[in-house]
Amino acid sequence: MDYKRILTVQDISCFGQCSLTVALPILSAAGHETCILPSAVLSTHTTGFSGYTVRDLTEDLPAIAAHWQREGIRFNAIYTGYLGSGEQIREVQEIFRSCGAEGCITVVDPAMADNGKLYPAFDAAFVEQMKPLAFRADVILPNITEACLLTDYPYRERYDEAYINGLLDRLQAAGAKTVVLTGVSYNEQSTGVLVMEGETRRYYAHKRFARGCHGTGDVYASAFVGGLLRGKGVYEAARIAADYTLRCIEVTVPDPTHWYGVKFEAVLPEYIDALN
Ligand code: PXL
Repeated sequence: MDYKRILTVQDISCFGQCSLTVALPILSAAGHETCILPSAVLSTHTTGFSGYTVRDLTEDLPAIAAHWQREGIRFNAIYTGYLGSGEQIREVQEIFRSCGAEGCITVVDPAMADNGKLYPAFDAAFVEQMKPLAFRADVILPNITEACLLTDYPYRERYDEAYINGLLDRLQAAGAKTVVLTGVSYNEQSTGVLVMEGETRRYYAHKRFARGCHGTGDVYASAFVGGLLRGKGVYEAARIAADYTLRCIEVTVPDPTHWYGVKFEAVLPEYIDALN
């Protein structure tokens, strides 16, 4: 098996099973050397908790990247998740330029919104700053809300294939190369991912749960990157990540006290089996 070195840039939410506390174990389970660049440290994530603490680490990013450059440290892939500010987004673009090994794959999860709404910490200016990062990445993994924000496309709760195709057209016109659009659901029973690679569009559908779970976007993106770097094609990596995320939800929903994240640890062996 190829041993790949991945850098993932996102926050540490100390409690809440998202961002780095999810990405690091999942990418490690996929068999990759996983390096982290924490964009901020929060006591919890920002959805459903109040009074959380935030320490922004924007100032530290250039010095860390400069040290890596002096040491000749380079990455086979750079995967970004939740970023705290426009300045951080600009820094990450610099890191894409300076820290990628030859053939480095860049994956951007423009983690900023869901269910038609921006996360509490963000505003319209942040969306504008996310656009150049998203459209220069090799692969983006937006949900429908994020894809709409990135393309100024009207968000709808209910939609059909023509609406989704229009959204993909807009992403493509804006420069997106490969898109894994998550949470695409045409009926109550199923949901899935729409994978666009150049001119090819393929839909993978699976069972839908009535209850959504926080943090599944991060679980999904991490599992996708883990599979892609294991040499799976984009569609195959998207399918494996979808199956794994579904299992994470399945083992979490019976426990109503576990509202803040998913019990992704319990089913990691199934993800590893799927990769093998
Ligand atoms: O799961 C995305 C995410 C990551 N990090 C922080 C968040 C969120 C979503 O709310 O608040 C800090």
